Amino acid sequence: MKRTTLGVTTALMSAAALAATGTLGANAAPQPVNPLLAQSEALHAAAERAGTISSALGLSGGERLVPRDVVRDADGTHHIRFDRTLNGLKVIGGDLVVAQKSGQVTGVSRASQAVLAGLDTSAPSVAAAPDATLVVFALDRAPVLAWETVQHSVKEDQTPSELHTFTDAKTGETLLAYDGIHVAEGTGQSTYSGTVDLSTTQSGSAFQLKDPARGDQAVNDLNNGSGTGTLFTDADNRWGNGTHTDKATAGVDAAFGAAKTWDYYKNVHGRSGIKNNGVGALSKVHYGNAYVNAFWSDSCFCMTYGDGAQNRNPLTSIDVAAHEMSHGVTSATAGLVYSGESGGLNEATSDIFGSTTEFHAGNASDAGDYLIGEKINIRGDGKPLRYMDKPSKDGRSLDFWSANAGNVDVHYSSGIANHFFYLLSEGSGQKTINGVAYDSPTYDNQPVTGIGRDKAEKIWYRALTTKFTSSTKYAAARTGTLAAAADLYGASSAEHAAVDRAWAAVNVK
Ligand SMILES: [Ca+2]
Ligand SMILES: [Ca+2]
Ligand SMILES: [Ca+2]
Ligand SMILES: [Zn+2]
Repeated sequence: MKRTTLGVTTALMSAAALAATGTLGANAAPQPVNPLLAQSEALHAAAERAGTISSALGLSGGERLVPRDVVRDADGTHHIRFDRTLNGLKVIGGDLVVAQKSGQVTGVSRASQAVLAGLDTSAPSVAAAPDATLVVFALDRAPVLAWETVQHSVKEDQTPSELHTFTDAKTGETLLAYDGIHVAEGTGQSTYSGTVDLSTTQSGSAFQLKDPARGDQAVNDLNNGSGTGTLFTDADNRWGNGTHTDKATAGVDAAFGAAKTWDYYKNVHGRSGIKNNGVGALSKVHYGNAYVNAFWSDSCFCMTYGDGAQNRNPLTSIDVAAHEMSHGVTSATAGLVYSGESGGLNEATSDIFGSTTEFHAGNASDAGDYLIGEKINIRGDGKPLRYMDKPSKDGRSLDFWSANAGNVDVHYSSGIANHFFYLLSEGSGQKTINGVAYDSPTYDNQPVTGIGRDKAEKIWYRALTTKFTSSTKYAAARTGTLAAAADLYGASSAEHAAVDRAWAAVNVK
């Protein structure tokens, strides 16, 4: 499995990894009841009782009850929610909730009082649309046979639509139409970005941390384990409390980071999702124990975040989210091989778009900057993981190209391109942006004048998606970005000249 991590130093990472494998399970307190297992057992038991309950309710022979949910009271009462079929056809309005205690039905709540016995379920006289399904329709009316059709489309604001229409199978009359996609507007208290709006999915009376406006990208809880985890759900669509004491808080950050990354690529580059196919990626939080890293995996098309030191500094800031998901974009485009100079360019692409996404998000609690990981205290000293104006400030990264660049860890050879991008955007020397002071040097001690981030990011994206390949190294990155600048602004443009100058300032000629 190919994984691209954020790249904290090996020593720090291996300590965390050891902690994760060494103590998970070994420390385990008394096994809690697995709620998912308990629920599946309750549903299984309900299915076995369905026939008896059906008889107790006086349902006809062609009717079947299919359990969908079970709520258990402390006094032993089970509230079993059933859907119903008649002669194998789904009954719209056939659902009911049965309260059962000690094997006795103590109450029933029905969507419809209609009697289905004797309804003719054969030979509808109105022809169906090609993909229509025959159902029994008993919602707020006497039961009839009906066709259900589902029409998928996308609305103006990118929200998908799943229009269900029920048509009387005898008369052709429309009985009901509704949209199966429910965009709910939730709010969340995040770790790093303050109170944020979240687009979520309503499912029954609960909400899911799944964004129907952005390719259904969802956030799962790994509960300090691994695997797929479980989708975050919430009763009132207000998520998290801003600290690690509520497990949903890291989920809020991950959902917000994924949304801001989606919006950045969509609004700035016209790209619809990581693969440009409108499909959202899964994010998973609470991986392992005190795991101080985050990673993207192409094979699961998903993001995984650790909880950081003491499980209190989740790796879920906007720039880290965008950094990791940008590895997916690189993988879907240039495919820069993750070693040597191409690996440095791969890492730099993630830092560049991590930074530009953070600027684009315009979040007051995490303002845009040319720092990576300034929010997550990844080294425990409160300092950022990486600096783009002068990469060597981290003690390891390269400010300038040299013949040895291809032998340096990709998280440090990325410094050359990060520095290029900073110089191209902002220029050399001292500058304060959003309260952060920068001082960017040049290899030849000659000044560079920036062309602005808005142009620099477009040049890098165009080079990534139309010029770079798996084998691109620094010299080819220079010619690729020059070609991109020529495409966008003209071969004799100031922007083209600025690209040339910024590469020279990092010793790529
Ligand atoms: Ca809540
Ligand atoms: Ca920031
Ligand atoms: Ca940042
Ligand atoms: Zn990375």
